[in-house]
Amino acid sequence: MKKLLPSTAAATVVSLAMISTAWFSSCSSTGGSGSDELKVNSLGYFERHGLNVLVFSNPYTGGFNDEKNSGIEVIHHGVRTLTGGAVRLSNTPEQWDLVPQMTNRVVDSINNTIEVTLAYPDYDFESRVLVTGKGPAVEIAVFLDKPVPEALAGEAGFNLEFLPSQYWGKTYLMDGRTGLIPRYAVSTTHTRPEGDQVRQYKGFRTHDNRGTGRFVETLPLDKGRQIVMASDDPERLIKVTSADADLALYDGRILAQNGWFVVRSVLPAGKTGQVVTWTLEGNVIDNWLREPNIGFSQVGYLPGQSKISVIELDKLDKPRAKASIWKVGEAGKSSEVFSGPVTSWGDYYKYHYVKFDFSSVTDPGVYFIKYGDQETNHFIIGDDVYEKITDATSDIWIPIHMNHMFVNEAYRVWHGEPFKEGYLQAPNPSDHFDGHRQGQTTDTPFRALQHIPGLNVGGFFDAGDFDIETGANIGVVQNLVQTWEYFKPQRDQTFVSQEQRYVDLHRPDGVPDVLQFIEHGTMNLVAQAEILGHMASTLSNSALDNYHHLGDAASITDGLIYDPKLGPFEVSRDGKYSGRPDDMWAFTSRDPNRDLRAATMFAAASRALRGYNDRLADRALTQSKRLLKEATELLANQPEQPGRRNAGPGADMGTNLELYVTTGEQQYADRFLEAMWASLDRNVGSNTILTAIHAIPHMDAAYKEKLRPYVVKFKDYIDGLQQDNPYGVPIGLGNWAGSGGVVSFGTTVAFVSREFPELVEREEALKAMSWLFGCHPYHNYSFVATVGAVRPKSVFYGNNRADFSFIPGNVAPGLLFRQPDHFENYDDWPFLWGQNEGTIGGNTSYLIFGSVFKDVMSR
Ligand SMILES: [Ca+2]
Ligand SMILES: [Ca+2]
Ligand SMILES: [Ca+2]
Repeated sequence: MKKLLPSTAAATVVSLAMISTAWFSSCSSTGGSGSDELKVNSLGYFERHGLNVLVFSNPYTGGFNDEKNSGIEVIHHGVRTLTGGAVRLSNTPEQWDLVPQMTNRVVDSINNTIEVTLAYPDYDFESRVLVTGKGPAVEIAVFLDKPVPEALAGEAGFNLEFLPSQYWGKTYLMDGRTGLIPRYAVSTTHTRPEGDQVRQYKGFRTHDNRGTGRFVETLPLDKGRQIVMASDDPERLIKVTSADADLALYDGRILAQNGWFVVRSVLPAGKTGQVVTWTLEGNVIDNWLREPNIGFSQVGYLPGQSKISVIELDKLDKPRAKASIWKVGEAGKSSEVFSGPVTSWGDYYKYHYVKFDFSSVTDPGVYFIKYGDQETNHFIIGDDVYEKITDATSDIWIPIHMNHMFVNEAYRVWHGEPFKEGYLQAPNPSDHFDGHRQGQTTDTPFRALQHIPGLNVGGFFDAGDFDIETGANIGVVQNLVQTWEYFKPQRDQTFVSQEQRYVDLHRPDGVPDVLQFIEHGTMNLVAQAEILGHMASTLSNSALDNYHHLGDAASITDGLIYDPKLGPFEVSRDGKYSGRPDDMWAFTSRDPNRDLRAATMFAAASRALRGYNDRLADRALTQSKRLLKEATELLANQPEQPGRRNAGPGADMGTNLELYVTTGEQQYADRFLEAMWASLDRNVGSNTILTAIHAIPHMDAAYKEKLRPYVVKFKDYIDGLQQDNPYGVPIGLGNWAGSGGVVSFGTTVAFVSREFPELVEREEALKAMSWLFGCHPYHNYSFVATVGAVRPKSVFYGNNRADFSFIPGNVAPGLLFRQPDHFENYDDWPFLWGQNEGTIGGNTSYLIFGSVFKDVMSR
C-alpha cells in the first residue's frame, strides 16, 4: 500500500484528500515493473509505470529560447503533459524570455536524486534544484547560496507548466476549492512600467506597448498551498503541494498563444538555503497499459504491394499471436477476410514492436485492421490510392505561401498582399531573433535603414513565419524545376496574375501551376540579384513584436514606408510614409557560395521558363552568368584558411553538377566527380547518391557502371535500416523532427530504383511512404495535412496555428525525439515547431518525392 496524501493541518486539505483519494490508485503491482515508487532508472529519470519525471534530460539548448521541451518534465500515461519545471523570471514565460543555463547535473540513483544547477548569466543569478524520489511522489527543492538579485526579487520563481490541450475543460482544486481550467485564455492582467520588466532574449521585446511605456503581466487564476490539476481525470491528475510558499496558477496563453498553464511559487527575497519545497504526485491508473498504436498507411495500398503494419506496444503488454483484416461490405457490414501471425521485431527505445504482414490481401476495397478488440479506422486498397498525394500540396499549400500576392480561395481570403512598402536595408552590423545577421558592411549600394525599392515581388513564405529565406527559396526553385523537368506536370488548378498580384485557388488559368511557382520564386530572387548586386541572406522581420505574427500576412506591416522623422503613430500627408518601424529588413551580407548556388538555380529556372516567360528567363540567365563569374572570382581571392582546404566551388557537389550542365565546362564536371566519388567512398548517404543519380543523363555510360557498386552499398544501407528500427527508414533524433530525412530517403530510393531496378526494387520506397502516411511511433496519423483518407493529423504549426488548424498539403516534421527515450507528435497542440511546422523547402521536396514515387509505382 502506498501513502495517499501527505497530511497537513488545514481542514480544507483534509477534505481535499478525501475528494481526490479516489483517483489515486490504491495499491501495488502493475505487472512487470511492479513498483509504485518513483525511482531513478538507468536512463537518468524517475520512473514508475505510467509516470516518468524527467529532470533536465533535455536542457534549454534548442534553436530558440523556450521551446517547451526542457526543465523538469512529466510523461504521464505516455503523454508529455508537464514541462518547464525550472527557476524562471516571470509568471508566464514566453518563447523569447530568458531561460536558465544548466551548468551542472548530477544523477544519484543510490540516494534517488537528480540535482541541477541553473544560471542566468544576464543577472549573475544561480540556483540549485534538487529532485528527490519519495515513494510515489517527488520532492522538488530550490536552494540559493546567495539571495535572489535585487532586480529579480519578486520576479524569480519556481515554475511548472501544464499542457493546455490536455488540461482545459477539466477541474482543479486549490486548497479544496473547485475551479474550472479555462478552454480559452480569459484571465485578468495588469500593466507595469517597462523599466520593471525582466530582460527578454538579447534585449528584444515580444510586445508593442503602443506608446504606453508599460508591459502586460498575467494575474493568477487562483492561489493557495496545494493544487490538484485535472482532479476529475485520473489519467491527468497531478497534485502539487508547497510547504513554505504560496502556489499560484496562471494561464500562459494570455501573453502568447503558445503559452502553457503555469503553477508557480515566487522565491522569497533576501533568503538563502532551501527556499521553496514542493511535493509533486501524479495519479497512476491501476494496471495501466498504453493502448497499442497500430501503424499503417492511411492513404491505403496498391493491390499488389507489400502491406506491413507495425504495432507499437507497451513493454508490459503481452503481444498477441494474431491480427486480422476486415473488409467493409457494400451494405456496411464487415467481415474478416484474413488472419495472420504477429511477429516480434524487438524493443526500440521505450516500446516493443511487432509486425503484421497482410500483403496477401489484394482485392480492392475498404478495410480495417483488428488487433485484439481494437479496430483501426478504414483504409482503401485500390489501384489509384496514390494518385492524389501531391495535389493538396501543389493546389493549396504552395500557392498560399506565395508572398507579395493576395491569395483567395472561394469565399475565404488566406491573406492580402503583404509588405507593400517594400524592404529596408538591414543596419550594419545587426543581430536578430531568428538567427540572421548583417555584417560590418551592407555590401550593397544602400545605407543602413535606407528604403530598397523593388524587392517586394515574388518569393515564398519560409514556413509558419513570413520571411523569405533566400537559401530556402533557391532550393525551392530548384525543386520545382526538377519536378518540371522530370515529370512535366500539367496540373492547372490555380489562377496566378502577377499584374493583379492576385492568386485564386481552384481557378484554372491555362498555365501549369508548377511553371507559375517557378516564375514566382525566380521573380524575387532575380530582383535580389539585380537590385542588391548579389543574393540577400534573408528578407525578414525587423521587430520581434511582429515576427510572431498570427493572422493575415498583409497586416504584419502597415504597408507604408518607415520614416523616422514621423512620430510613432503618425502618417505622412501623402499617405505613403509612417513613423512605425515595422518594415521588413533585407539582410544583405554577401556570400559567394550562396551566389554560386543562385547562379545554378537561375540557369535551371531560365531553362524551365523559356517559352513561357522569355523576359524573366533572359533576366535569370543574365544574373546566372554574372554571379557565376563574380562568385568564382571572390572565392578564388578568399584567403586560404589554415587547416581547411579552400572550400571554393568544390564544396557543393550539386552546384558543380548544375554548373557543368549549364556551362558544359569540364572543370565543373571534374570538381563534381572528385567530390562525389570521395563522398561516396566515405559514406553512401542518401543525399550524395541522389546527386550522383541526377548526374547520369549528363555523363557517359561508364559513369553509370562505376556507380553500380555504390548502389549495391546503398541497398545494404537500406537493408541495415531493417535492423536499426522497426520501420526501416532513417529516423532522425534531432531537435527538429525527421520527416524531411524520410522524404529525402524515399526520394533517393525511388530515383535509384528508376535507374537500377535490378538492384533496388521500387517496393523499398514504400517504407518512406508508409511512415509519412501513418506507420510510425506515437500515433498512426498521416503527417501530411489532409492527405490520408481518414486520419491525417489535425493540427499543424502553420500561420493559422492559433486556430488549431492546418494548411492542406503541409508535411509535419513529425516524430520529435526527446532524450532519453521518448518520441512525440502532438496532435492536439500545434505549437511545437519541431513537430508540426512545415517549410516551403520541405514541402516542395515532398512534391518531388510524391511525383517520383507515383512515377516509379506506375511503371
Ligand atoms: Ca523563417
Ligand atoms: Ca495555373
Ligand atoms: Ca511600414
